[in-house]
Amino acid sequence: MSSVPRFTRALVRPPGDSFTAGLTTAGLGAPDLALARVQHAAYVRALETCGLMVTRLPADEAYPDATFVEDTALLTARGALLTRPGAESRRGEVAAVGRALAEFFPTAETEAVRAPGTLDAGDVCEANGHFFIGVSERTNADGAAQLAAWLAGHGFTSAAVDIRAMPGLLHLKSGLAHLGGRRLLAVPALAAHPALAGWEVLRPPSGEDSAANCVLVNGTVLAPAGFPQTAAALRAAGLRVSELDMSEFRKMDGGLSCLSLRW
Ligand code: CIR
Repeated sequence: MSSVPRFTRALVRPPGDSFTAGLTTAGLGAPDLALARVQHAAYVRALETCGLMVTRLPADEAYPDATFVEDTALLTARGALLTRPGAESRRGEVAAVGRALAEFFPTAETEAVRAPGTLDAGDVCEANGHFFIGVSERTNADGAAQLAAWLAGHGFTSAAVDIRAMPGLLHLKSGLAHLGGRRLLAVPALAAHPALAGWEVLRPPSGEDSAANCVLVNGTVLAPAGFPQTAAALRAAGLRVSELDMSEFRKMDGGLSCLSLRW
C-alpha cells in the first residue's frame, strides 16, 4: 500500500493587486506583483503536471494575504475543518474558501475552529494520518486542542509542537515537510523535537533552512528554487524534485505549501 496520499484536486487564489500590503516580517523588501503572478502561474502549472485539477478562486482585494489559501482550512481524507486564522486581518478569508470546498467536503461550511481558538493550517503538517500541530504566534493552545480533538474524532493521531521560541518560523510548515513514508524534512530547531522521535528526519544543509517549506504532491516534492544543496539531498534520497521560484512569496513570509489546498 502506498503511504503517499494521491491528490486529485487543488484550490488556489492568485495574488490580488493588494498582495504587497499583506503581513510580513521577512524584511526582504516589497514583492514585485507582476513577478509574483508569474511565479504563481508556474506553481499552478506544477500542480497540474502532478495530475491535479486546479480551481482558482478570484482574488479579493480586501484580503491581501488571501493567496496563502492553505491557512484557511485543513483538508484530510476524512473531512475538512475550517480554521480561525490567528491574524485578525485574515479571518475574512475563510468564508469564500468554505463555500468553494462545500461541493467536495459536505461539512466544510459548518465545522470550524471556534473562538477563543485560533489556527492557521500552515501550522499543520500531515504525515500518513498523523498530524503535527504547531503552536505558534498564529495558532494558540486552544486552537491546537480543538484541532487535536477533531482529528481524534476522525480516527487520526496528532502531536503538538511549540514553535514560539524558534526564530524564523512563522508556521510549523515553514520548517517541516513530509517526504512520504516515515521521512520528514525539518530545520535543525525542529529536528530534535520529541514529537519527531521515531521519524527519519532529513535536515536542509546549512544556510538553506528556507528550503524546508516543500510540499509532496503525488510523488513529486515541490521545492523552492535557490537551495541547490537541499534539492540535491532530496534527489540523493531518491525523491523526484521540481524546483519553483518562490522569491516574491518569501518576501511576504509565504512558501510553497501555503499557496494551495490539496485533496
Ligand atoms: C501571513 O503573514 O499570514 C502571510 N503574509 C503569509 C502566510 C504564509 N502561510 C504559510 O506559511 N502557511
